Amino acid sequence: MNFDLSKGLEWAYKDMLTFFPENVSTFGAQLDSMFALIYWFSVGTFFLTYGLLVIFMIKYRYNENRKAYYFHGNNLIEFTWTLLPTIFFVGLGLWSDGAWTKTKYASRVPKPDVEIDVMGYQSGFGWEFRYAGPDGVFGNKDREQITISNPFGIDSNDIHGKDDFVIISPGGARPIPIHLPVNKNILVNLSSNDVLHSFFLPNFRVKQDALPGQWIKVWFNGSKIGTYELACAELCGTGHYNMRGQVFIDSQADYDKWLDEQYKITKPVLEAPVSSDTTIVASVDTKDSKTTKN
Ligand SMILES: [Cu+2]
Repeated sequence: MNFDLSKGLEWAYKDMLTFFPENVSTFGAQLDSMFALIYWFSVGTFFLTYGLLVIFMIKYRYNENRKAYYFHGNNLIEFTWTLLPTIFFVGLGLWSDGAWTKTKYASRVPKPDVEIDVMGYQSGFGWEFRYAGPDGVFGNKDREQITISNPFGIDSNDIHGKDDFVIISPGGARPIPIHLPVNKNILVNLSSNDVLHSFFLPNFRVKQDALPGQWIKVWFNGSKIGTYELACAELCGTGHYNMRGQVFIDSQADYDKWLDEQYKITKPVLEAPVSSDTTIVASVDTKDSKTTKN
């Protein structure tokens, strides 16, 4: 579609939908204007239909002297109230298609400047973030190598995985913040350790369910330096509320500095001693072999 409705609707969400969290995402305005259109259309329809309902209730209330009027419908009116919503919803579908493909299609994800793996977990309720380390390249994943200290199953046989490190943020009142650079395409490979979670960054207009056993691509581009909220948007258990996290959007220089520090503090996953994890490996194996039998 050629006309740019989003420009015309900017006022509708900027000035009238003030409850929205600040938009700092490159595609946020497009989604917000879609929300505004649907929102105001719904508000209008609500007052129109309920207004008419109340008017008719009063106007045609019981009256002894009034006789009932019998008729067999009106084709023109029925045709109209079928056609108008059809046009509206098909139009809405076509109009929103661009935003949907841009934000949700895995094949349309722009070339990432930074890529991280994110996994929600229920045992303590929080998020695990995997960064690629100084080489900037992720090592392969091998599910046979998943342990508590290697939750992503970074493959010890892949040279690129040697410097990958993981930040575990258990949420709560003081979550461990993660950092990302400003004005860069961020690609998040999203999954879950256990049950359904949902990776929700309100300011970036990003919300995506995290499914155990599946990696889903999510992308965004943050346009403003600052501190933003991360939340879980899928009721995942008693500690769901605790899955609040923090995302810092930094300048490239600050981000590089932070990444360097984290790498030194956190230590690559594969450098951690593995002996204490043996039991976990065993239980994962049992689970896997059970699944295979089924
Ligand atoms: Cu959750």
